[in-house]
Amino acid sequence: MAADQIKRLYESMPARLDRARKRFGRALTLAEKILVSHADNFDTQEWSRGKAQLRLRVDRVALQDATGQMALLQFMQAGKKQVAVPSTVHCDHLIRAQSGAREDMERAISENREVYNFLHSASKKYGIGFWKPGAGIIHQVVLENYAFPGGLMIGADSHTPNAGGLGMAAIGVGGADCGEAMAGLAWEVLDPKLIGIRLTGKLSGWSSAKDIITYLCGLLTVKGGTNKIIEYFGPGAESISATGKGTICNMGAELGATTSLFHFDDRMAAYLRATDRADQAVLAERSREHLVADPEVLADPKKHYDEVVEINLSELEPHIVGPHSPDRARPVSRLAAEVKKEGWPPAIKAALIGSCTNSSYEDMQRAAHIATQALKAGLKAKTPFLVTPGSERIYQTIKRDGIMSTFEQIGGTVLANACGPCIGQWKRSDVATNEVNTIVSSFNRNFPGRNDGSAATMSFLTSPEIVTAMAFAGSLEFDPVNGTIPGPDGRPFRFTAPEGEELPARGFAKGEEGFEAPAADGDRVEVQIPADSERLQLLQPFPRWDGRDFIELPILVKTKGKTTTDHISPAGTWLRYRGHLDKISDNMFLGAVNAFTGEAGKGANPITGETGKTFTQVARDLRARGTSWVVIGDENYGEGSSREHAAMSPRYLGAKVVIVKSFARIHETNLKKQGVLPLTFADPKDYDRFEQTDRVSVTGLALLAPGKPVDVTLHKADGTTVTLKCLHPLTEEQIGWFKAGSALNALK
Ligand code: MIC
Ligand code: SF4
Repeated sequence: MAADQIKRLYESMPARLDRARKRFGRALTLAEKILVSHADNFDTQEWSRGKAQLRLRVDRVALQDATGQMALLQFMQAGKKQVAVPSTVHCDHLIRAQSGAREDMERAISENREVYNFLHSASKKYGIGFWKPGAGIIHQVVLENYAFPGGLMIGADSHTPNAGGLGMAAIGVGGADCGEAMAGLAWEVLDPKLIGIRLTGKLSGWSSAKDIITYLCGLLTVKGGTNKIIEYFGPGAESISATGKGTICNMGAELGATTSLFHFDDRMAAYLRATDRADQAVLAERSREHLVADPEVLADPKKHYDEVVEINLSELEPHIVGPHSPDRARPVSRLAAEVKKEGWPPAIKAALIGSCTNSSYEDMQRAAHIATQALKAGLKAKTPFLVTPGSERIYQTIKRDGIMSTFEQIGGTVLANACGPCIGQWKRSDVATNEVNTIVSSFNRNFPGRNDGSAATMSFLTSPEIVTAMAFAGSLEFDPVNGTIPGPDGRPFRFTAPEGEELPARGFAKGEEGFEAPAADGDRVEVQIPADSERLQLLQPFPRWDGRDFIELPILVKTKGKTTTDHISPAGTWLRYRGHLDKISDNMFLGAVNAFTGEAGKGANPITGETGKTFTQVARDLRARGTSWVVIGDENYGEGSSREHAAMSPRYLGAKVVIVKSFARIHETNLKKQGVLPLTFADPKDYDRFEQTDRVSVTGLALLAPGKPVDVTLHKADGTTVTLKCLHPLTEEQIGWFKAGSALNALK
């Protein structure tokens, strides 16, 4: 985003903020300042945390190659000539990690040619900046080029909040939201509640930014941030680099937070300067007072935030989370005892650093500092060590500064600047599928099956420096801070705390950055979708609601426990079909645990009684019979990724209603947008009443109104019925989406 656009925003802020202070009758937090200054219409807008639906104007939209395909296909249905807001596409998710950067890149370019051609041609045509495969991971590239203090952006990826490291409110959403914002519509979100995190003390020694967020994951849990913005401030914030702040905000997605952000400070200004944006640093410095919370807020946080958490960084120990959920947290020092107690395999089979969460120059230097100590002592890494640089800029800089050669000397493999093993794009040959094994990484997610497609892999997440030290012990039971490992001479070797510079002393090295600007005349460009493609399929509008209640629908699946979008629509090899709704729907619910049988991915056909079929097979059979169905789910249903395939596939194969204990924010919106009715039990215990042979009716739909409960009746096999109250989160406008069959239909 050009500096003049930022300048205009900053110039508009003082007057808008004053109006807001008057109207709210109090001082403003930073999150509020950003929301208020991006309101579509401040005066007509209702403001009420946790209640009002905000209509906002975003500064920017970012897409990646996996979710971006659907986003663009939906944008194309709007019939616009150009995007209405600055937008970019980043090719990062589809590159499979197998044998190292160069070969992996070549393979990806040939394997994904038709998808890249589609994204490239659509970007060229519609005025979207295109970042080629190899240029880097979306969030790192956005941080380096586009994020700025006080801005508001949305991205079709749940870790978009990474940009909060530069004080931007950056929010992960589904592709439909992005398509609409690109088409010029205001973007809507529930007015979030605010969590204030007050940081005191100072990070030092082994403790790093990652530990703040892994600690918070344990404290707040994976749903603790739902529909909330997490705002960090306090004297301790100054001890964290801008990229470290980015790590914290990035992984706020694991708390389900709408977004996370830090107040503007000198570390952010330094990062803007180091990434060739001195002009933006100056603008932000001049507007500093608008890019932090008001002094009254800092003086009395409890009055201004809905919740406040204090963390003394001087006392924070390094943390590690896992397996299988990012909120299973403990200090590294307590892991060994738990490993023994739980009987987890202590041997680490792979150690991975990098990803969009933790691949800053500082991260790489601190990891290399650990590796260098070990090399000097004559130690060798005991496990394969894989490094994913976040961007070409990072890659070139660590190459120039000898960091990469350190990693290579310990036997590490440097992978492409892409998501790779973080998203299941990892061709592993060292363990058999379904072999229980342990891995450690500096990534942000560790759901079962996430990294290598095997639910038996136990994935632990921690800082890059801890991962690196553990690679030399090869064991989860090693505590790098307090423990020792045998040196080559048999004498105990102890690491000293990692050190690293926040920014490269010689500046960032420049490589082939891989950016391509859109065509001057987009009209002449044709979007490339081969007619016979098995990877891309133009979308057909979903049918409108027929005006009738849902009567006696079978239950396709009742899920038990964690049902993330990785359970509903797994990634890994399925990423291949992200642009082809019919094909990708074959993965529907493959990871979901069937509450009736305990088995994952399979269930009984409610009509024929046939068992052992995948949910897709059953759903396709029901659809062929003209029968729609419902989904019953547990807590925080749809947690994780922003991928709207987890809503589109069910919609496409016949889901009418999803009834759960609670939803994760992005997925709930995705269901609404695609015309599926999202309901929650008024009494969560009602979840237990649903049996495999029940039929479910949802009635009174013609009178659906905001805030009005809905009647759900269970027809039991013995002929009895039970009627329950369920709640829906739809606004008047969203009821319109439901009736139209989708938000997109409602638009047309
Ligand atoms: C993720 O980290 O889960 C992903 C893969 O980046 C997703 C997007 C996707 O599924 O393509 C996300 O976070 O939204
Ligand atoms: Fe890519 Fe992983 Fe980051 Fe998602 S979390 S954007 S898959 S690196």
